Parts: sequence; C-alpha cells; structure tokens
Amino acid sequence: MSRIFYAIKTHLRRDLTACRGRARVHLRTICCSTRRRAEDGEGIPVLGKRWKDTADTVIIGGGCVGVSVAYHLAKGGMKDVVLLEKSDLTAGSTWHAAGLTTYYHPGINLKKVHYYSIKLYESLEAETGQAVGFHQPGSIRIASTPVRVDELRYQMSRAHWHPTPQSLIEPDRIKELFPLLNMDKVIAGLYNPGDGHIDPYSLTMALAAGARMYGAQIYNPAPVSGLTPTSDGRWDVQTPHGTIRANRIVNATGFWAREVGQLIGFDHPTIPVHHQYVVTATVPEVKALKTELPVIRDLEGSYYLRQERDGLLFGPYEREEKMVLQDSWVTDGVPPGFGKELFESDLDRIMDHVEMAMEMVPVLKDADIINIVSGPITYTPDLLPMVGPHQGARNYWTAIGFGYGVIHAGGIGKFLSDWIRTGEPPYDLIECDPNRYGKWTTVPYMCTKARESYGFNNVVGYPKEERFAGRPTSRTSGVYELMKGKASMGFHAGWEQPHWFYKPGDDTGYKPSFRRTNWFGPVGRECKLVMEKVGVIDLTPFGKFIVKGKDSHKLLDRLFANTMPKVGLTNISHMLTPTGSVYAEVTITQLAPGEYFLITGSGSELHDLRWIEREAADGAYDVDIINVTEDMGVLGVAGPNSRKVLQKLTEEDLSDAGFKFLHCKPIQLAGVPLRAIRISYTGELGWELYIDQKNMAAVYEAIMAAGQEEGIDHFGTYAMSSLRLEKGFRGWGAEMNCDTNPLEAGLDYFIKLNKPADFIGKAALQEVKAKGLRRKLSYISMDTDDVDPEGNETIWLNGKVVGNTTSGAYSYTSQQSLAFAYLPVELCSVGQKVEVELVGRRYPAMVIQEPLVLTEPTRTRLQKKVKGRA
Ligand code: THG
Repeated sequence: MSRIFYAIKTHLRRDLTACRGRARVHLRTICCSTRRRAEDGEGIPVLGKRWKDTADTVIIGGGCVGVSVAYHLAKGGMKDVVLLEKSDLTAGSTWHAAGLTTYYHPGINLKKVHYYSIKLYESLEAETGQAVGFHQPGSIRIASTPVRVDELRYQMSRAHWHPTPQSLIEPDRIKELFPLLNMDKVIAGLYNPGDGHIDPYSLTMALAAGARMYGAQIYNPAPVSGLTPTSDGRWDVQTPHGTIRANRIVNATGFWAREVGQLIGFDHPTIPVHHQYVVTATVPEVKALKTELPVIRDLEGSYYLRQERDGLLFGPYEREEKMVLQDSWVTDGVPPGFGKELFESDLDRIMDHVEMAMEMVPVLKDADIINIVSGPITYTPDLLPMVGPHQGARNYWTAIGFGYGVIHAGGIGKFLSDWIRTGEPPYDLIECDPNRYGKWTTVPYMCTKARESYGFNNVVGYPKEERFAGRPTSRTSGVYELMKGKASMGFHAGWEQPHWFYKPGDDTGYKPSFRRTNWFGPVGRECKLVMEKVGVIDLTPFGKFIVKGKDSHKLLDRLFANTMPKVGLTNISHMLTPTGSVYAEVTITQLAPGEYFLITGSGSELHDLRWIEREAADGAYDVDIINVTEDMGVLGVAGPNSRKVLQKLTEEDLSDAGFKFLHCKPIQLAGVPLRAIRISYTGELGWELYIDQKNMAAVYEAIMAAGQEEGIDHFGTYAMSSLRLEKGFRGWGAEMNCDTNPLEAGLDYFIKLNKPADFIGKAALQEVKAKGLRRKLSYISMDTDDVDPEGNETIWLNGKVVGNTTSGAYSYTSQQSLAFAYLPVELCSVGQKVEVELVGRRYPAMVIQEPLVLTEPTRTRLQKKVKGRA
C-alpha cells in the first residue's frame, strides 16, 4: 500500500480533530478566535463611538465577497459604507478556501470577472500595504480524451475575443511546465500563464484595509438580528449595538444567505455542501524544483492540484451521489456560533479521485498527508452566484451563492458596486442575476440541483447543455403532459419547453456534441413545416404582466423607448438603461384604455419585473403591476396554413384585413375565450394564443384536430431560433443586452428618440447617436462542414481578432450557416470577408444583406404592390 493510502486509512482517521486544528495553523496564519455565540448577542463587545446609525449601503457579511463590495463602494466614492460581520472577517467559507485563481471560465461574461480579480490581486499589496500571498505559476487544464480536446478548442473559440491569456498546448510543453506529470494519457492542455492561488485570509484583510482606507466602516462582531423595510424604500438593520438605517442592504453572507434572506421573506436557493481538500507534507521532488509548479486541473479525474510550499494540495469534486449536502442546515439553519469550524472529513468519498491523481502525479503515492480540510461552501442550482438587486424587495441586493468566492470576489465587488453607484450593471452578467430563480425553486429542487452541480463540476461543457435533475418543477404548461414523450425538452426558467419533436426513425433524446448532432435533421423538418404548412409551438414560458391604473401610460412611456400602442394593437419595445443600453425587449399590447399586457422572454420574467416595479415605486406612480406568467398558457400557431386552420375554429374574421399584423383581440376559439395576437417570432403568418392554463390542452387538441388536412404538426424552440435568424430578428440577451445600445444593434425602428416622453436612456442615446457608432451588428453567412455557429465565437481578419458572433444557426431555407456578429463599422459592408472560429477552425465567412428570408407581412405587402402595379 502506498504511503498516501496508509496515511488516509490510519493516521488521519485516528485523530481528525487534531488534524483539523493543524489545518488551520498550517494552511493559513489565522488567529484562532474564541467561539462566540454571536447570534444571541451574548458577550458582544460594545463598539462605542465608532457606531453609526445611518448608512448609504450596509453590507452584511465579512467574507472575501462582502469585504470586496465594501472596498469597491468606498473606493468608488460612496460615503457611509458599513459592513457588518457577525463574528470574524473570513469566518464561514473564506478562511478555509483553497484560494485558486484562474482566468478561465466557460461563460463569456464571467471571464471578465476573473480577469478583473486577478488584475486587482496583483496590485492590492502595493495599494494597501498588506501582503496577499499571491502565487501565479500558471495553470493547465488537462485533456486526456479526444472530446476534451474538442471542448478546449471550443472554449478557445469563445475566449479569443477576450483578453484572457490562454492557449492550447501540446504534451511536450505540458511536461516542461509540470515535470512531475505522468504523460501516458495526456493529449493536450489549456494553459493560462497568469493563473495561480492566493491566501484568502490575507486577501480579505487587504481588501478590508483598503475599504477602511477609503472610508468604509467595518464592524465586528455585529450580527444582524432583524431587517425592516421602511415606507420610503430604506432598511432598518437591527444589531445588538443598535439599528442602522440604510438606503440599501447587500446580503453577502455566504452559507448564512438563506437565513438572512428569510428575515425578509425570501428563500434563496443557496445550499451548503462539503468541500474537501488534502495537503501533503514536503515532497522531495517538489522541493527540488526551481520554479513553482503550475496548478493542474485534471478534467477526467475531476480534481485540482497545486503546490503548497514544498508539498502538494489536492482538491476533488466528488461525484453527485457521493458528495455531501449539509442537509441539517437546510432544514434547521446553521448552528448558532458556527464560524471557523470544519466538518469531519470522509476520505472514502474521494478515493477514486486520489487514485486518478496518483496515476497522473506519481510522486503523490509516496507523499504523507498532513492536513485534510472539509469545510462548508455554498452551491446554487446552476452553480453560478446570485449577484444584483433582488425582485420583490426594494433596495435589497445579493452577492451570494459563491462556490468559487476567492476568484469571484474582486470582480464581483467591482461589478456590484458599479451597479449600485450608477444604477445599471457595468456589463452583462445576466447568468448571475438573482432573479433567474423564483417561487418554483423549492427546497427539494435546490438540494437536487446543488448535488448535480457539484458532481458536474468537470463534466464536458457542451453547447446547448441540458441538465435533468429536479425536472420538471411545479412550472409546467397546460400541454406539457401531451408533449413530454414526443420531444426533447429544454429547461427555461423552471419551465419545460420542447426543443424539437421526434418522428419515427429519429435518433431521439439528448445527445450533446460540439458538432451537428441528432436534432440537426429533425429541426430542418420543423422549419420546412412552418415555411410551407403550419406548426404549433408551446410558448408558455414567456413572462407576462398586466400594468394598469391611472399612471400606467405615464409609467410605460417613461420606461420604454417606443411609443405606446393604441387599444387593440401590439408594439415591440425596449427598456433602456440610463446610459442607453438595452435592458429588456418586450411586446406591449394595450388591451383596454390604460390596461397594458407586457410579454417578455422566458429567462427575463423577474429581471424585467424588478425594473418596472422599481421605477413605479421610486416615481410613486399610481399603477397595479400583476405578474400573470403562471396563470396563462401560450400556443404559437405559425405558417402559411395557420389562418385556414384557426379559421375553422372561430367566428372571428382572420383575413388579412379582418385581423391585421400586430393586432390583438379577445376571441372564442373552439368555444374557449382567449386572447389572440397576430405575431410570430418565426416571421411567418401566425398567431399567439393566450389561454387560461386550464383550457390550454383543449384548445391545443382542437387545433391539432382541425389542422390535419393542412398538415399541421409541432415545432420547437430550435426551429424558432433558426427561423428568426433567417428573418433578421434580433434576440434579447444575444444581439442586445446591457453591453449594446439599440442603434448598433440595428433596432432604430423601435426607438422613438423624438417621442415627447423623456424615457430612460433617451438623453444618453441621443449622445451616442451624435458621436457615431464604432461597431455594428452584421449579418454573416459562412461555409462550414459539420458545425454551425451558436454565438460568442471569435471573428478574425488577417490573423487579428475583429469581433464576435452573438447568435448563430443553420438556415435550412437557404442552406447555409448564419450568424449575427458585432464588427467595427468599417468592416460591416456587404461583401466584407472575415473568418469565424468554430471548435478550433477558422471558416471563411462574409457579411451579407439581411434578411435572408423576407417576413410574411413584408412578402404580402410586396406582392400586393406588384399586383397593384399590374
Ligand atoms: N412574442 C411575444 N412577445 C415577445 C416575443 C414574442 N416578447 C419578447 C420577444 N419575443 C420580443 N421579440 C420580438 C422580436 C421581433 C418580433 C416579435 C418579437 C417581430 N418583429 C417583426 C419584424 O421585425 O419584422 C415586426 C416588427 C414591427 O413591425 O413592429 O414580430 O415572440 N408576444
């Protein structure tokens, strides 16, 4: 038996307590505080004169994230920043974190967070005078299967338009950088030269020193016992020292986040899980090295390994079924007084990883383990943190749910503080919006997903990834039961929505790939169906709100850049940020005088609602805002035969003159009263039907029966994406978001700069227009083989990066790969040649005239013109 096994099986088991005690001393220079029953306020020293009873922002939680928010707010010039920490700074998860720092993130936005963190950590010592123990020996993500190499190539094509200094390296170079590696299985590596690790305790102390230097107050021990909203949107924050009245509060309480959230009626989906890592004693081969080893992440083995002094530190991500949730904390709360404690470690759980690590790094076999750390960290259902203002409470912000708090702390502190100070996010980080969750994120759901997320830490990250744990949630549409066996389902904000439908002979199910896969053919079939016959799609996941009351028009006119539609009409309209970027894209219908129906995409329901509610509250508008998302099902019926099919079921005149494009009417269809809007994101002739959930199945069955002769069938969201791209329709979150203004996105038609109302973002956009644009959304077509663009790929010209795609798909109607992309204005002319990088290859591409396919209303109009002339 190797020594590492011996150590694990005997020595450590024998005296875990001693071992944990040593872990503290050995790993970090932490002054072990005496335990306090902080929650009870018992024995809490009086803070005396320093105590303030008002603040602009109160941050609750003194881990690396909360302290970073305080540092950045104060540095950004905010006066009266107060941070309350219930026991000691770093207590919770920060103090026992492994401290890894990396430029790498698969998400395109979080790369920016990581980048900022690393740059900040490089300069923090000079700024604050506090050493932070930052090591930057680089890191290598190791691929030992061909699909991993594809994943790394895929990641490179998404990273090249970012400053992230990463490159794909060959085995020889890997061996050179990490001479202790067994190269038998290594095929390639993703190398990030600036990566490394930092001492989380020192980092937090440096940020705290900085925060104080810029004027923030940090109080500890100062546990928060109550949070009371005031009628003017502020908060009374109760502590044993007294109450602070704050303009806003930030919950940055790590694994206490649910408890703090519960003080004001939220149940945040942040679940404590155990994370273990192991530290070895000096390894002679490591000691003999002249330079520090880079951090390695063995993706197949699902662990990270780095040098710790002259030994090694090794941390696995245990499999879904093995990892441990701290269930008792979920049900009963975190035990009072828990601060800098650790759990019993369980080495059986990590044996598989240990074996793989010993194979990859053979010197581990003879290493003695001196410490094992098993500490609580938090996981959210999708592994990403929750950062931003929270819907449902005014001036309540969260910075919680960090599974990787140390690398996120710097960047998130900057991001959140900029958002707080300026009123809008400094860049798009929509995947971390706290409002992506809702009432459907129940405790069992949170737990199942946290488990899945943990186990999936190093699974291959495919495009269009689906995860299945915890599904379906309580959010199912009225036709879900009828569709579920027939389609590959996608998950959208708690809902199940068909991606594509099966036919006999199809290779069914979820078969992810970096190239075209099993859905490629079937989606072509669905596009043909909508272009030539008629298709039905379940659009229930749309977010839907009613806004009514005396000031409804005034409020919406202030929030939206388009003019408000007349009664019975529908408009496409955008909410802009104060600097004139796109916050949201919504369709608005005026149902009755002063009563508006707002429809937004599935992912943006509470994100949009929060923005509308905030403006309504801040401006004291007399309105009612009602979220009807779950009450109403939606069926889309689209294609040239849609009129004929629906006409069979209603007395209402559906002719082009009788029911015009972008009109809305209450109608009876198959005997069911519902609301119909003539609109379709496919760009084809079509209606959306807004139906009480309870009547949805009946309406659906009537439509399917009525349409048999016309060849009716289903289509899903993949076909919809391809069809909308062919028509040149922009998608929110891709072509437009808070990183883009509507003029560069080509949305000019929807922006009424000369409407009388002073809508949010108007002045800024006028300035943008006067200055002129530097880049524009372009429409590009490319020659590919077995792969299509999906968005966020790098665009090259003459060996230089010139832009990025925003979304992409195969156009079945015109048989070519198609994408939207941002390019500098001088490269936007039709005919401009560029290259698009897809999974490691650069394919020839060209800017083309949009759209590839005319929309039905335009086609019909042009046909009428031609007829008129004849
Ligand atoms: N249906 C409804 N609401 C929605 C969407 C939808 N809200 C969110 C999102 N999708 C909005 N996006 C669009 C984008 C374009 C169109 C519809 C919704 C569209 N555009 C036509 C065009 O560009 O030719 C018409 C534009 C016009 O003439 O005003 O139809 O899918 N309910």
